[in-house]
Formats: sequence, C-alpha cells, structure tokens
Amino acid sequence: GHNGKVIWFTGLSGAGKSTLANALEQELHAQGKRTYILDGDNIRQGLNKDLGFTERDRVENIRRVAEVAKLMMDAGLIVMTAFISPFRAEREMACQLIGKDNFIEVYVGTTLEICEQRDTKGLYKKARAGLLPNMTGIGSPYEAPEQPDITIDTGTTPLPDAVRTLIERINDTP
Ligand code: GGZ
Repeated sequence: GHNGKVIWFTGLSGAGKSTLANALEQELHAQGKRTYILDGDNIRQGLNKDLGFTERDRVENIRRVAEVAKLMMDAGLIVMTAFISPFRAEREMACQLIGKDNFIEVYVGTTLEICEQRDTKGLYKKARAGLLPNMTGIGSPYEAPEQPDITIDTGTTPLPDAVRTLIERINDTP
C-alpha cells in the first residue's frame, strides 16, 4: 500500500486555503514528506481551463480534482487541495473516491466579513457592484461542512497554531 493522504481544504475565496496549504507543506517537507498542492493556479489554468464558475462547472472542477488527487495519493504523496469546493455532495464524492481513512477535510471557516475585508483580488467588490453575479458567498452558495475533521478560522488563529493543529492531526492518522 501507499502512505499517501489527501488534505482537502474548503472555504470561501480569501479564507486562507492556499496560505495554510503552503505553510503546511513547508512543515511536511521539513519532516521529509513528499507532497503536492493542487490549487486554482495549477489546475484552472491547465487541466480545467475549459471550466468556469457555473454550478455545473464547479461540480466538474471538483470531480477532476478528486480524481487527480487520488492518483497522486496512490503514488504515495501527501496531496493538499485548495479549492472553494462549495457543495457538500462533491466533497462527499471526493471522500468516497479517495477513501475515508485517507481523507482529511479541513474547513477554513474564516467569516465572509473577513474574506471581504481582505478582498485580495477585488472580486468581492466586483460582486457587490453586480459585476460578478456568481461570486461564492454573494450570488453563489457555499455549503459549510457539518462534520469537518478540522476547522480553522484564519481571522482568529495565528498561522503557526493552525499548522501545528494540522500536523498533529496528520501524524495521528495512520
Ligand atoms: C468564486 C471565483 C469566482 C467566482 C473567480 N466565485 O481567491 P481566489 O480567486 O484566488 O480563489 C477563487 C477561485 C475559486 O476557484 P475554485 O476552483 O476554488 O472554485 S470552485 O471550487 O467553486 O470550483 C477566486 C477565483 O477563483 N474566482 N471567479 N465567481 N471564486
């Protein structure tokens, strides 16, 4: 068998999914682990460049991400995925595909208010102005996990504390 796992981050745009994944990756590398981060930058510009932000496209985005994550896990990597993944049904599908024992769901539950304050890309402002009708949290739904393995609010939790929580959970999972 492999020693791979999938750490599945979910949360709003600007919640801190990529920041957490990158900080966690540094720590895992320091422990000699082999990892890969799947995120919008390496998936939506390549494999999934045919997909946008309709409900149908988001569902397909997550389906492909789950399949790729599984392949990489089978190759022995600790895979981190950093997508909004707004729908419970698709996260559930990913968990089933990857296998419950190898799947750690991390809810990055930073509030919309904080995400909107950060607004690194100006997308919330655009959405409030009516120029981005399907922005998650404004005109498109986000279904928060009911029983995530870990919840992290980056608005109130310092990054090193969050990384420690994640590492402890990962190292506890056989
Ligand atoms: C949400 C959008 C949208 C809309 C563009 N809604 O903060 P970012 O910029 O870097 O992360 C967001 C990213 C979301 O893509 P995902 O693949 O994670 O979404 S999903 O899981 O729902 O398929 C944001 C940017 O793309 N972005 N338009 N309308 N985020």
